[in-house]
Formats: sequence, C-alpha cells, structure tokens
Amino acid sequence: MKLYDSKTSPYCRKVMVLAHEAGQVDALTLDYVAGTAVSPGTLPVSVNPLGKIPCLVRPDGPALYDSRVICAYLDDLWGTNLYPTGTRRWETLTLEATADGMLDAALLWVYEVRLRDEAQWNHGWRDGQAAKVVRALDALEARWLAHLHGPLDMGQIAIGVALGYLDFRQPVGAWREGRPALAAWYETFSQRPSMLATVPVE
Ligand SMILES: N[C@@H](CCC(=O)N[C@@H](CS)C(=O)NCC(=O)O)C(=O)O
Repeated sequence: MKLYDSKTSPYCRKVMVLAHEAGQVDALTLDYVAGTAVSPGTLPVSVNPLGKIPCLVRPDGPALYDSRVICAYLDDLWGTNLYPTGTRRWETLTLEATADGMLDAALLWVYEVRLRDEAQWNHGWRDGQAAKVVRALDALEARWLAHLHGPLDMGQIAIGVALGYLDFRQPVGAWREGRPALAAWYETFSQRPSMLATVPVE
C-alpha cells in the first residue's frame, strides 16, 4: 500500500504511530508530498480531490483519506484492536475527535501565520483557534486522565500526536503549565518507540 505522507503532518503521524505499534511499517510504501491549504502541491488530486494528506492507496478499492478513516481501516486490517468495543469505544472515538479538533485548530493557526503576511493576519480569528486548543487541553487535564492511562487505543495515540504538534509548532506556548497530570502522561507516552520513531522533522 502507498501512503502519501509528510514528516511534519500530525495526521500522517497518527497513521505512522499505528503502523509502528502494529509492527507493519514495511507494509506501507511512503511517498512524501508537500502541499498547503492553498495548493495541493505534489499530491495528485486524482487520489484525493480534497488535496489533503494522509491518503492511502490500497490494492482492493479506491484510495482512503482522512486519518480517522485510514486508522480505522488499518486497525481492522492488521487486527490491532485500537478501537475497543463497548463503552470505551465511544470514549476512544471522542478522544480521537478531540485530538483531531486540536490539530485542525492548530493547523489553521499555523497556516494563518505562515501563508499570510503579518499585516494580513486576522488576530481575532487566530486567537479563536488557539482558544479551542486551550479549552481542549483543560478538558484533557480535568476529565480524560483515567482513559489516557488505560490500555493503548487510538484516542491516546491521537492525543499524543496532538501534544507533540503543540511542541513542534507552538500555537499556544507552554501548554504543560497548569496541567501537571497531562504533562506527566505525555512525558511517558512520548517515549514509546512508535512516538520516538515518528518525531516531526522539517
Ligand atoms: N481531517 C484530515 C486533515 C488532513 C490535513 O488537513 N492534512 C494537512 C497536512 S497536515 C493537509 O493536507 N493540508 C492541505 C490542505 O489543507 O489542503 C485528516 O484527519 O486526515
């Protein structure tokens, strides 16, 4: 299978952490592409009309896109059971949605800063994106720690990746301050071999 990938994309990192956890990295041929919100860059839009990565080309059907779809597909294919059944499933999916929402907001913040001249920045809009990330961080500290400390699942992987992206791009500064339990969880989680093997690099 070919994965359209990027070493800086946190959504791609979710897929790669899953592949490492599954011991299936060799099942993926990585094709590194570059694009932004204003140009799909080198990603062929024939495989993903939205022009976004990650995008997975598989032998037995159309290409899959959106990290959540790709992760659910690979989890099913590889039998990793990172989307549990029962009550925990809905928590896991909500946690993954929380992480992806943090990433969406952080990425919009990054695009605003990187793709526009400073004179054109809409500060209120940009601050609104940062506020979403801050509120999600507070929710993680207040009510998600028990889940985060449970058996490995895709919600935890997504949150680990989202926190790593905050360190990489710094949209909200010192996110650990005032959130000691989340910071301690990440300290341990970020040392997993799957996380160490996928640290973002420019
Ligand atoms: N919801 C998508 C978001 C993917 C996404 O936005 N990826 C970025 C790279 S980090 C991208 O391709 N941006 C190009 C664009 O916005 O057109 C997912 O989870 O895969």
